Amino acid sequence: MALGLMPMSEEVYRNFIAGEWVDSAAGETFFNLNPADTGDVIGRFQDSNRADAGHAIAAAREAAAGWRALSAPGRGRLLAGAARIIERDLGLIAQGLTREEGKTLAEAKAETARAVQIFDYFAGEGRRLSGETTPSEFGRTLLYTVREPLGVVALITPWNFPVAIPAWKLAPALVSGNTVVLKPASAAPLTALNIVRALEEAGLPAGVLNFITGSGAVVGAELAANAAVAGVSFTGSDTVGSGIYACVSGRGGKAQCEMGGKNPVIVLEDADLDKAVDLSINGAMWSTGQKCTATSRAIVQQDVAGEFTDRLLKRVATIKVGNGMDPGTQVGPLIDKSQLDTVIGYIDAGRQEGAKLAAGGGRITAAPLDRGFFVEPTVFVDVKADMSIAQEEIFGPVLSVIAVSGFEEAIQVANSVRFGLSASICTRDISRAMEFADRIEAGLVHINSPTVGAEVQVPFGGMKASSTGTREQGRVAVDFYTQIKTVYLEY
Ligand code: UN1
Repeated sequence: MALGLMPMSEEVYRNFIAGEWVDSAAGETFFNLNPADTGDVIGRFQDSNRADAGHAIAAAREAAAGWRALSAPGRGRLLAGAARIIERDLGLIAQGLTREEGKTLAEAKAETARAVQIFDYFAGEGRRLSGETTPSEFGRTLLYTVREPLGVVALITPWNFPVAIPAWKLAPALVSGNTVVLKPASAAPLTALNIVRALEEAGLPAGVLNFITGSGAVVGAELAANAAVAGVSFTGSDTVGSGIYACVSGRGGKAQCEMGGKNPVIVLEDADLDKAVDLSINGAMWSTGQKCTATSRAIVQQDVAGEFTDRLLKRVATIKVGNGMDPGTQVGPLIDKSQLDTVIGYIDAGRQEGAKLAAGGGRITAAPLDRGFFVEPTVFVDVKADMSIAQEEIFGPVLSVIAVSGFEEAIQVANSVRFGLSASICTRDISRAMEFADRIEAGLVHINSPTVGAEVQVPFGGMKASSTGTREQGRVAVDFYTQIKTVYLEY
């Protein structure tokens, strides 16, 4: 966008390094725009370079010994303090989130509430960061393990969950005693900055958490390559994640990457069809389909495919697309022009490959939505399992209905993709449901519940190309952020 169109007084947000809010070394900035109305400028953020990343890493190194020396319950208390601040500011944080990311205010509030839960949960982990004691082969020997932090970790977070994902990486990283460099996605950095402010206000010592904004290709690359960074946790695209994994593990660092999904809902003939429609809409359309857990394939048993599709299309026709700040809105915009082009590109590919467009299919150009990146909720029917719309992650409100002969074919189609994040089945048959849980290649399995959603107290992550490294969330989250030391004590 031309600079001339920008209001002159927009807010400038800074990096947070060694406890100070600072400009980037080169003084460059980039704009953060509202995807529902690109005339609404949220502000300018630092377009940091590799030197800025180096400063942030150095600050984190400097703070490492002091932070590690604080007791784990003490670190937990700080997280609990941050949770109270986020709770207090929930309304403002959520408004900023909707303004920069586009999801509805109700979704933004729920996501911010989730961040509160995450900080509270991991605050408690400060009192549970346990190792084990085991019997020794030898007499008069105490044999036990302790968890130690990795040192400096880098967290690279996506725009689609701008508060929950920074929270679910920050909280276990910090309670485990690591110091952190956080780099949020450039499309939605304000929300992450608000979380950093909450942790600052809660009294986190200088240098324990450093925040820098800028391009993934520059700042992200330095965080992945720098030998002082012991671990990198990344959530985002498949392509970027694979590159980060290769770079970090290639130099002996630890990498955890959460990437794409192509998540199915299987609908068997005995399913409660209204429920099946409900959870398909929830999974495919809410948050504009921009979740790695989004439902993008409805794999439906032939006998009920017609009835399921009729009910689905009736519901899709009622979906209200608009600015997420408007109370009636159910689906907001896509994040930016490039995402809009990608989604429209897949819709065109689906048409060309012979799938039948049953709803939506285009950008919404009626004013005032022409000021943002709005696309119609889209449904394809007569989709074949090998079409690109049934194989590749679209990251938009596009659902493909694939008819299958029965349970066996449903499982085979469900597993016929590279990804394995989340999968759901709708059935009343407990044996089928349990067989699905056994045979589906997915890290998250849902029975009569949508593919989306993640409770903090259980592990989150996928199989196949969806994830590398150990799981996030739940007690196992600290496995990534700690290393185990085994101690033999002879007395
Ligand atoms: C959810 O489904 O609520 O980036 C969580 C993502 C996932 C988080 C999904 N890592 O979409």
